[in-house]
Amino acid sequence: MTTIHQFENDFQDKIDQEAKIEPKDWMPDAYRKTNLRQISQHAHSEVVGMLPEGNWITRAPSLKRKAILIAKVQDEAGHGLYLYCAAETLGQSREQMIDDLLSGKAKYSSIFNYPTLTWADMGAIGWLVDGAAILNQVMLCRTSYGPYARAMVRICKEESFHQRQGFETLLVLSKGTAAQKEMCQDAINRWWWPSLMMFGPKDSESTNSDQSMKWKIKRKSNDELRQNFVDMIAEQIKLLGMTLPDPHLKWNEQKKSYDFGEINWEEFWNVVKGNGPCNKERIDARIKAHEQGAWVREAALAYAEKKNKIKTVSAA
Ligand code: FAQ
Repeated sequence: MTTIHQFENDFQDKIDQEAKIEPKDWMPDAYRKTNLRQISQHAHSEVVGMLPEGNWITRAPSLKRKAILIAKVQDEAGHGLYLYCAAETLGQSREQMIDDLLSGKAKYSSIFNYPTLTWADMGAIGWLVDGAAILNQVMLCRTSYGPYARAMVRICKEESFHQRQGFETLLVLSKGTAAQKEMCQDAINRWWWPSLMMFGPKDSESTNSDQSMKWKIKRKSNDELRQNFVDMIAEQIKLLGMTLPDPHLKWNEQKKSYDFGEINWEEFWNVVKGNGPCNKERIDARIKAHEQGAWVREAALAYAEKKNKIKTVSAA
């Protein structure tokens, strides 16, 4: 008789051999739970992440910028849908996941709890927030759970367009009037530290990392990805002629990467616990959208039931 221990060993062997785990494969309960947690939180982040940018669609400075922003926000809705589908393959319904978001039980990325005060914030989000998201998501294209890895491939292609449009938006502002330059620098100042927080707590404080690395759900640690991000942005900002708001940012020739200052972890945990500048506003907006969309869900269900009845009658 195969024991649970043997199942677990075979499972780990499979992971070590770089095979993908598929929905119907045997998996430890904790592997299922961790993936469900991470994928659904990721889906929630995409959907809540539409709100700060959606706020600027009516105020985009030209038709071209408005069309680009609408396309980007729509892409994020699509990312949320692929990810909810991937999470559903682990056995939880989308309704349950959404209930958990709306009740405050499920987390979503801390970054979307900051306000978007000026048009330059659209550039800073594209460049910094999507830039941080891509670094994390390129790694996730090789994650061990098949449906998550496959969803990530397409998402990454779209995210790299998002990052470029963000950089280009800031590039235009950085070459503009004194007021535009100031707006560009101000947005970078406000989004820099929250972007660094997107990678999660320090490795030493990260409760899930050890096991997630062993199961190859995560392939790089929070600190490793954060360092990659700092190294990338510290070079790209030179092209904008702007600065990052960190007096400790300095190239370290010995480690061939940038040193940088300490993140305000108190602020990070406050935002994660629901006390950031916009947490309440974001969840209220999602609850309102969910309530106002009830009739669409009811109509879709009624239509599906009607179609099923017709199928059953014609099969009889
Ligand atoms: N915010 O043990 P770890 C995007 C929580 S998508 C809130 O290190 P883990 C696209 C964490 O859940 C952005 N909570 O956790 C876009 C855990 O709590 P739990 C989202 C955070 O999972 C762009 C606890 O802290 N991307 O931006 C955060 O191993 C523009 C301990 O942490 C993803 O979700 C945080 N920043 O590593 C959309 C990528 N960090 O659940 C619109 C997938 C940590 O045990 C516009 N996720 N926590 O109660 C991941 O790669 C991982 O989940 C990490 C965290 C790296 C985020």
